[in-house]
Amino acid sequence: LGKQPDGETPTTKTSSSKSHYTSTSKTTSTVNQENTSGRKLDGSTVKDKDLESPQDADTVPMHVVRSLDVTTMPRDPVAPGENGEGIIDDDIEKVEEAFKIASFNQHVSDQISIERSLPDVRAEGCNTSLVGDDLPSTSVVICFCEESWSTLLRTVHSVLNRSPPQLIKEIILVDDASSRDHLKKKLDDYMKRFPKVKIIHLPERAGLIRARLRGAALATGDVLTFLDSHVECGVGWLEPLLDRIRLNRRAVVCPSIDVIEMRTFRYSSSGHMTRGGFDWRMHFRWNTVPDYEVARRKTEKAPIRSPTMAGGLFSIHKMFFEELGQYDPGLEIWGGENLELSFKTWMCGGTLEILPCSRVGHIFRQSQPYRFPGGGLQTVQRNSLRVVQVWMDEIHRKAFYAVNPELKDMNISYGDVSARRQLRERLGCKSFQWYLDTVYKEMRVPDLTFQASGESFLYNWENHLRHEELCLVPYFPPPEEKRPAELHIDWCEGQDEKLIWKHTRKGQIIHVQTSLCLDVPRDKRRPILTDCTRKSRTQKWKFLKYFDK
Ligand code: LR7
Ligand code: MN
Repeated sequence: LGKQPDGETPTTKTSSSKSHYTSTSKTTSTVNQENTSGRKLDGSTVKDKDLESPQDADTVPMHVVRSLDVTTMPRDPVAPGENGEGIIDDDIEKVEEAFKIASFNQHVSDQISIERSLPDVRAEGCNTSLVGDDLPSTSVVICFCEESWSTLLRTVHSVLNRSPPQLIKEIILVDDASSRDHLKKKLDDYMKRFPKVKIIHLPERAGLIRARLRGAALATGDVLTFLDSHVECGVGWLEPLLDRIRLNRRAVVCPSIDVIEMRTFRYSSSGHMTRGGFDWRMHFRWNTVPDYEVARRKTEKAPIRSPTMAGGLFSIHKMFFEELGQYDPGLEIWGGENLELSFKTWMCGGTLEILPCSRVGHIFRQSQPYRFPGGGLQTVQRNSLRVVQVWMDEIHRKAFYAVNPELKDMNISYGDVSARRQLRERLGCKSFQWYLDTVYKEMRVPDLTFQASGESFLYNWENHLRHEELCLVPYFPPPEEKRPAELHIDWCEGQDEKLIWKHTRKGQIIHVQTSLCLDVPRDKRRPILTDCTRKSRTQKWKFLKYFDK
């Protein structure tokens, strides 16, 4: 389930932030490129006029995001981990133990100040950008299950230390029935000193989706800001998020998610060139920002329109969240909710953006410290199915099943989705195809018609042997190695003739361009390509399933 953003060279500028705001008078140069507010909606729970934005950028006073950051001058500048630096820990036993408990190096985390300083990795020009003087307030909702003490505290302190206090209505911690001791009375006692921090302990495991809904229900701020429980907010992280929503209450905005390396806790920038997508297995993907979006944006700091969000870190106007029907409460534990919210945001009148001026680091890990009561894979597949069934058009649903053929046989029950379909109807949302054509132009709907499927490859009517975006192609080792032709996998796109295989009635699979046959001779363990005239039994193949056109 782990996700990693495309690696990009981190930049480490030293912050020149001061711990106060500078108010400037009205000006026309703003961080915001457009104002897309004021679209009409029918039949929703929220009144149209409520979601229309009160002013445009030019009519309100603006101030510079020279944010409050009480940690740019660390109390002890040579303390471990300051300025986002990593720590190499040689105590292998302790580190292993830490990974077992936390799925990241908790041992290193415990050595780092819960108020450590971070490098300012914002895009060029962000620290002189302007935001409105009348930003909406926000409730920060952080749900957690079995989170480590130091990472949870660092999350909360980074919010308190690097957000203008008047913008934080409250911080709502939702404990999703954790069993670890420090998350009970010890946490309640610790947080008593911060009147803005509220804690709810759920008696039963709700999963992150319903836990967030519980937190959102208590929120009194204008905007909801969701965070994972192992993040560090950077200088000036909040103002750009709230400013976008001030201009357009149907804007859903994400900070740029930087990387806190799970072994060393080194903070590094993920750059300013990635956005969210997905593949047809319904897995979230980081993509490089495509040329058409680069061209539209003009500057490095401009918001990046993103087809999807990673899910954990974003701000949304409370009314827009309600209008969109919040999250599907039928989603369990983990997964799918990020795509659900992304699809409906775009399809039902909103926009989704990543802001290079707002930075929050997240600990990316490869496993989870909590259990999946219904099984990890099953839970995620079921969640994906619900989202697919509600938000995709028929043709895309087919595409989803085509790349997940095992799902057809598994007969997973995804429950009742009729209320969610009604919601889509009632909001008058656009089609999934509109969404792909408009915001995810580079996404291709795969060829849906297969003549046969095997254990790992699908044989389509274009005569490709295909596994998602990958295709089987022959590979010829250098002649001096005197080895027969082998098989390789390569991107399907742009290969043409090389991809074509003919499956004959007699069972041979012939590579048409070279007239060689797929074979696993007795003395070989891997398939190779041999002369078809051998007509040997080891050249006979059968797919698990054959389909009619
Ligand atoms: O049952 C649970 N109850 C919880 O309260 C399971 C999890 N949680 C909490 C957990 O403690 C954490 O704070 O929910 C939060 C997210 O869980 P993680 O950190 O184990 O998940 P993740 O970071 O691997 O997952 C990403 O995808 C999820 C899909 O459901 C959520 O949307 C997460 O919020 C999301 N995280 C991010 O987007 C951060 C950036 C990572 C990326 C890409
Ligand atoms: Mn996380």
